[in-house]
Amino acid sequence: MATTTTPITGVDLDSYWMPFTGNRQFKAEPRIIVGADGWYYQSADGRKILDGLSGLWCCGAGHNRSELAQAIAAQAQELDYAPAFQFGHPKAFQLAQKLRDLTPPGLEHVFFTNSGSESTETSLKIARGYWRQKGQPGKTRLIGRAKGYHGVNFGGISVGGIGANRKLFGATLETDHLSHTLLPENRFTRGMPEQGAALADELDELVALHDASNIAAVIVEPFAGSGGVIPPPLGYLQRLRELCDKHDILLIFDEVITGFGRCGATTGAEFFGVTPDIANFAKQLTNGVIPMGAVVVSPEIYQTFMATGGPDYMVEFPHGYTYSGHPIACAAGLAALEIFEKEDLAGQVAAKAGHFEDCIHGLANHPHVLDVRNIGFAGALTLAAYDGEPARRPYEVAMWCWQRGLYVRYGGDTLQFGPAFVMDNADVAEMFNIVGDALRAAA
Ligand code: PXG
Ligand code: PLP
Repeated sequence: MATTTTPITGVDLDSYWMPFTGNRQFKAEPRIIVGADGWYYQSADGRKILDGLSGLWCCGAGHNRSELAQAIAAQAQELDYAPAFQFGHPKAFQLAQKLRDLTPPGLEHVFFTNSGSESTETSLKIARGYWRQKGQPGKTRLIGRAKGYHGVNFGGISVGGIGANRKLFGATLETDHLSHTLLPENRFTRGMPEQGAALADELDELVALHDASNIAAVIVEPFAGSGGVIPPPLGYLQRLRELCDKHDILLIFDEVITGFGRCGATTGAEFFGVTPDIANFAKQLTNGVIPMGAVVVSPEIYQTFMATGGPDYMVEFPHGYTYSGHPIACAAGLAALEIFEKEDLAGQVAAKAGHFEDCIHGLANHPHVLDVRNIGFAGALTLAAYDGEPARRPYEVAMWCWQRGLYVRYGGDTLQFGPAFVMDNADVAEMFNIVGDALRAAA
């Protein structure tokens, strides 16, 4: 088998099967990142690269924060690992309390995971288990939304609405999906669009089809992230909340991207003014420095498990990961959320979101741009496709940007932007200048 080597690192590149990567293209033209500082990366060929996506939406406070490095080092010397099952350590309780405080009233009990994908699985199992313990075991069907992304495990791809992530893998869970809210009449809207709240009413139709007695939960992202930054239409999430209440269906918000600052408020729930029964987090929880996720649930859900768990030495929820509430992840989470509060990162986003919006919408008339969307410090451009090759142009533009010193995320027919919350206005403008040049170069 051919072995690709890079003069940069001197290692063979074939051993590593890279996730969500065009491995053949990458290994022909590697893009190696060797360092980071603030909102910049350093490439192996010594260039400073503007980080247009806070890593993968996870490093809002900027890279290489010394507070996080110190918290991790100290924890590794004090308590490296403690069993997650049947024993506890202080920082897991402290971090749970912090998450209770940061999430809206009504979200009070925290289950720890190690990623957004695990948060999805955990939340779906909580929803099904809740109804079974309430004496309604038929309520198992899960409703997602087209273009939704909930990670890559079997539950996540079942409720997810991105066909490319599901079609290789055969049978999935019993689900159905709401329509997405990316409407042609809303193209080039700044922030939340006017049209589309009525799409939430499709839940009534799904209830008519499946019956509420068979539906456990609806899961949506407050704004769809990976599907191409799709802000919810005005009133849409409120309507979904009302319909879930009407039909006795749990509402799950997947806040893996919206969690902790991205919208310009602490959570998407807070920003959009709608409280779900369950909220899923990951990414920004530790500023990306250590893998960690969390699922925060209502007292009604938690108390139902407690009340139906049998003798009090029995496990109420047979679920958990070896690394749930890992001490080092908890130390990182506490330190990251301390930075989040101290530096008012949500407030920083709220203050700079208008400038971000002006900059990204400045690209509306550039070649190939079919749509521009934004909310908080998140934005996307939809680009005109080559015939039969929707994913090619974003890839080409992103490669051009990488050569000019900007890391920009591309996926499907979009380019996506999610800078660090601390990025200054000048570099936000610079980021979109580079993209503008790239679009003209691609014309
Ligand atoms: N839910 C949501 C809403 C997400 O955005 C996950 C679950 C899964 O999290 P993990 O930690 O298992 O990856 C995500 C992750 C992108 C991009 O470019 C988005 C994600 C991951 C990587 C890239 O939009 N979202
Ligand atoms: N597979 C085997 C054989 C295991 O023993 C375990 C955990 O004990 C797992 C998978 C699950 O690993 P984790 O708890 O890290 O998700």
